[in-house]
Amino acid sequence: MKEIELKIPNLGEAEDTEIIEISVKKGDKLNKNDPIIVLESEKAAMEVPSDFDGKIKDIKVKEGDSVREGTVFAVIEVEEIKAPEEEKEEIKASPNKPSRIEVEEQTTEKSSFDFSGINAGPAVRKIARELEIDLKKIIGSGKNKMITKDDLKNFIHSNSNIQKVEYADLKSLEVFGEYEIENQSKIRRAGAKNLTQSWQSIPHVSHFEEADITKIEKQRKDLNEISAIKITPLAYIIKATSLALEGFPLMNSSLVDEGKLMIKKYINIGVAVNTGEGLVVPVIKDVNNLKIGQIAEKILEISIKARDKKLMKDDVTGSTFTISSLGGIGGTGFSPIINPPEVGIIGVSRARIIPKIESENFVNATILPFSLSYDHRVINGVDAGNFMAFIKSTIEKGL
Ligand code: CAO
Repeated sequence: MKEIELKIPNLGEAEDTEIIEISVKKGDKLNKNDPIIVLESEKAAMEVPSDFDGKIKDIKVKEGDSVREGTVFAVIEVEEIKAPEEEKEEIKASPNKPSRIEVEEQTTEKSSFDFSGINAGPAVRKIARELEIDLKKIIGSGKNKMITKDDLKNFIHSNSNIQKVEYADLKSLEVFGEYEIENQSKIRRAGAKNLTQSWQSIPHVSHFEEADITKIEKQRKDLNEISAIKITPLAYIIKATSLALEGFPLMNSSLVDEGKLMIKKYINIGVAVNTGEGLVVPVIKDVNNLKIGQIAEKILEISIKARDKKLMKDDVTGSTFTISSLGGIGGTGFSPIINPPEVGIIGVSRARIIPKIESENFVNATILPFSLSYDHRVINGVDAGNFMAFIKSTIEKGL
């Protein structure tokens, strides 16, 4: 074992520099090139790595100390000195050699972010580069607003999308009785993953509305007398929604980055279809150019394809908004989960006939409950209310 004093190397133009970070403590085991301290001059921050494998015996400086070339900053205990003679020669000949002092501003390592002008040590920059974190988004708590490792850790924790997925504890449940384990289909598993991600990452709000569909129900029944295919209330809701999307482009958008909204100029509506294997969402393209009968045809076509597992990639991609209808089943309202990267989804429940007062008389009215779940980062309550009121009045006027 041999003890070696570690000295501040040649710092190039900088004479006095400040120690802004001590990356090790007494007793730490180090490998060659592990960072020991971080210095900061007026021009750059630089990391001083270890030239040896060994153990830190003593640290002679503290954060904030001003040091210059030759200052002993630590003592390391080594078994064997590995620095080859020729490397030492090279260092002497070229005192600014970056392998010895890593000058961050000169690094050529690829990064998707520009860290120039950022006050952060090399260790923080290195981690940020590796994890593709934009340091400009972090407010440093250190001296001169320097971003410390703790600032970076806090940022990573508060921005992490990786959240724990909850599963029941099999062991604690199996004591209560007999059971069997069933494997979920691929479609259900994919759906579960997407729904969890959407629910965990998008702030959902649901808005509930009702429309009097008495008028369109009469029209629908008349149409069904002559139509080769069955027209359901869903075709009308899809049509009314496409008109609303034309008038409320915010609803036909995707949040593509912080503060950046992609407003789509086309209207493709995804329709949730229940298959024996789970839920799929085929897409009806350019809905706003289709008539009610054509939309009904499309609903039939995609439902058959979905149930026969014949959907191709093009059939299930490119939707700008989604509608999920449980109207054929029942229910008075539900809050569907947004289908990312969209910002809204409509849930349709079952219409029912109820007495309604019209000109001081009771009349029978067919009332359709429907709801909207929206991404509150993009849509506010007023937008949602207006959007839903538009759909309601469009349906009530008749299409
Ligand atoms: N109110 C009253 N009746 C309705 C209705 C409504 N909102 N919507 C449909 N109906 C009626 C239809 O007119 C039809 O009546 P008849 O049998 O008398 O002709 C019946 O209910 C069945 O309709 P349908 O469900 O076959 O047709 P659709 O166009 O309404 O829906 C489809 C098509 C593919 C969307 C539907 O079959 C389906 O798969 N729905 C499930 C969607 C789903 O699972 N969503 C998930 C919710 S959250 O996970």
